[in-house]
Amino acid sequence: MQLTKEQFIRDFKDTLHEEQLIKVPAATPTEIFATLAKLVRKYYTDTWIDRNRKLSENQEKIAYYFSIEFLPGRMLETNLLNLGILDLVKEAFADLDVDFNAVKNAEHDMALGNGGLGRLAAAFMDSLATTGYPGFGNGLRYKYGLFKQRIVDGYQVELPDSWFGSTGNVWEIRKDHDVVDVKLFGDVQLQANEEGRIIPVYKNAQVLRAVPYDVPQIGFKNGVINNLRLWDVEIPEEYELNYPTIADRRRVQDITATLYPDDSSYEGKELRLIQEYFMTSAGLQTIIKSYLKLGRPLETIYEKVSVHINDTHPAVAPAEFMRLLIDDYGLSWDKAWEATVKTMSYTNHTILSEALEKWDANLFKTVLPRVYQIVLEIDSRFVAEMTQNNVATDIIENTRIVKDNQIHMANLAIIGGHSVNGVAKLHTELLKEDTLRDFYTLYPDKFNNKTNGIVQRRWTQIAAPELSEAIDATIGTGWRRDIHELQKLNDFADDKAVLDQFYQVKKEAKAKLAAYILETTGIEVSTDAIFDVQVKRLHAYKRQLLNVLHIIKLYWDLKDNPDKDMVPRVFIFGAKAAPGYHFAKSVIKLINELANLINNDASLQGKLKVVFLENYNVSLAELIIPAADVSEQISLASKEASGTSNMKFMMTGAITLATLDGANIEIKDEVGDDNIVIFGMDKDAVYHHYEAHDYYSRGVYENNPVIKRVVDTFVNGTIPNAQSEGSEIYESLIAYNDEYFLLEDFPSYVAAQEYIDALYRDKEKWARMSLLNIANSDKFTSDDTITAYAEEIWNLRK
Ligand code: 26W
Repeated sequence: MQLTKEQFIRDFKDTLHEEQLIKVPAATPTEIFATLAKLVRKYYTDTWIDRNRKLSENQEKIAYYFSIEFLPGRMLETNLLNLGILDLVKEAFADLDVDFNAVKNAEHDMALGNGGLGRLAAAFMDSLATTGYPGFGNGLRYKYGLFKQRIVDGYQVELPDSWFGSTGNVWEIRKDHDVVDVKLFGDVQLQANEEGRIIPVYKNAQVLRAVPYDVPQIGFKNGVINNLRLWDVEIPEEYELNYPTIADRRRVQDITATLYPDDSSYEGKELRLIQEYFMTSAGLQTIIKSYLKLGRPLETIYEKVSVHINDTHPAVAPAEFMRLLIDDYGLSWDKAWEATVKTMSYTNHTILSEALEKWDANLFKTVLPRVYQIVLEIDSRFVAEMTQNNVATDIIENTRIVKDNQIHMANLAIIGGHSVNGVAKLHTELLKEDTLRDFYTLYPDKFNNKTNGIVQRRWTQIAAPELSEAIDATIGTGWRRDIHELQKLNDFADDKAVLDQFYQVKKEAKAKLAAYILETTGIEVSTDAIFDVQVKRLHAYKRQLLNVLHIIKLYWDLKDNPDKDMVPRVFIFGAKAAPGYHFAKSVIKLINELANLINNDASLQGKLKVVFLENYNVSLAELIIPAADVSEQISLASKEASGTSNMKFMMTGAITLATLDGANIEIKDEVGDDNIVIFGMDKDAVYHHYEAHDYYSRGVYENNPVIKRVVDTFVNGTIPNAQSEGSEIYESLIAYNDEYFLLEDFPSYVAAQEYIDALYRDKEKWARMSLLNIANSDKFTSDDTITAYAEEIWNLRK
């Protein structure tokens, strides 16, 4: 956009004056943030309105990305960057003597997601706008997003995250003219109306009002603004008599109060089903309404609309769409079904069966009586069709939607849509040959892969400004618009001056993180040490515990031999555990107590440090990731669908230490075997153990004295204040046969870590590897991932 610094300063002072009745020197960072946001909104409003007008004038096809999670983090800096005024604002603030960083930090993270799934959804919103495709988000406006994590006495404590703060969500706009009603509970009877058409009659249904709040998604310097629509719930005035007490009202508000904090196992809770249905129904209702404004027939809605089901949480969509088309708009079953299948598509994000949603049929029927009838009908027609096609009965049983008194949501999403995709090559292969094998035999053409990606702008230009400048100095600034230009860095792999510059940049990022660590934890760490980082949700399959086993080994090595020749290491963790996930919380407690032991043991001479940073979120990731030397991606092969932080680490020059899992495999393909450190069993070796049932962790433990010593450390009193956690962990490894094969992979992990130690001593070699990682990270831009979705699944035009 066209704006001079002088004009901006005038606008800013005026707005501050009007809004806060104060002048710049007196304003707090929060006041300045709110004012700046207000002004930025004014700058882009016309573009936003224009975009919506043009889309409907040109009857453009729109894809709607339905997701129960969106995890954008902070929006100010990315909005400024994408509008093309970030540098200008920074300069203006410098002139005004305003600390831009303080202002930026005044914004609360928009943390409406658990982890990878939600962050990916937010990345896709950014990339849709940046590539220019009409793609809109549809989700929930949680008053408190994911919980805020505090560590007290080493334990995780969960607090509500009041992210609205004193400013509210400065980016959103309430859209009263788009409210719709959503019906729950009650009884439904089918009756013929005057025209003889069968229609449902609802009795005693609860009617709730869905109110949309739109959050703009600004494309990178292209004048495109898409929309992320988040729904809130309200009690319609005409029904207020039904909610006489505060408690009644609170029960309604609960629907959009919090995000379920479990991203590892599914719980069949009524409130969660209501959340899922509420956002799905509200979204689909407004989509149909705005489509009909184009004056086109409903049966071909798929020509102008795609609905994407992000994991199973919005998987009620095919049934709800059928309900709307048939009950509300009078389409025949067959026409409605054709439209539904052509409109819907689905992404699977995990092969862990405990995370696949299945609803108890009675609960489903109680909450959604009419949708339940439709699900039964879809199911019985599916079974009839398959039987007619002579599909084997066991395949039909494995793929049908309703069985064992449960509604299988993934099955509904697959049958009710035209596309199923996994999120990395290996993951998609596993879906085809294992998790969704029977579906693959029925519908081979529905299956496709879309390897995840990341918004490179946030992880380089915003999170790593010094690195970005070093890249500019080496290959020019073209990469800021076209990330594939990063490949030019390959030509500088042997340029000592360039390598040295990048090495220094990493050091600076480490110094920033070291300062944060000191300030928040009191732990002093040296930037000469290897910063070895594992940040992600805490889950057994991600194997933070394998990392811990290695730390304990180093601890004993140093206790035995204080002069052990090793490059000093700082192990950095960040992880939230689901509040009900006992084992994960025990691992957090253990890491913290181990950190206390190690960090306070002077005999280790500072060669080993362990840091657990509380409340890992997108903003903290922006500080941590560019400062990492080593990126720990050590999940048991086959378990991590893709991973996306692995891509962010690569792009900012960390060396990946990984198993052949998820997108790690594709990272290795890009960067080459010499520039990544791989260890452990591959997926075939893991599956071989599953088939042969031949893994016996106690045997491994008893026969390997190093492993025995490390594992015994959990129960022999070495680590104070963690007795019960220590024995729980010990039992998981020995009595419960080490479900994720930590002990089996331990020796190769240790060897890989020793290799890292050796590599790091050769500063030039390390810097070269780091540079080559950055140079070849362009493959993982979510701009390309979303282009593949747009072209191959949704069939959109730019
Ligand atoms: C029902 C509870 C629940 C909630 C969320 C179960 C499962 C989930 C998600 C599927 C968990 C998730 O975030 N999966 C991650 O998705 C990322 C984006 O595709 C991948 O990169 C990660 O590997 C995958 O774990």
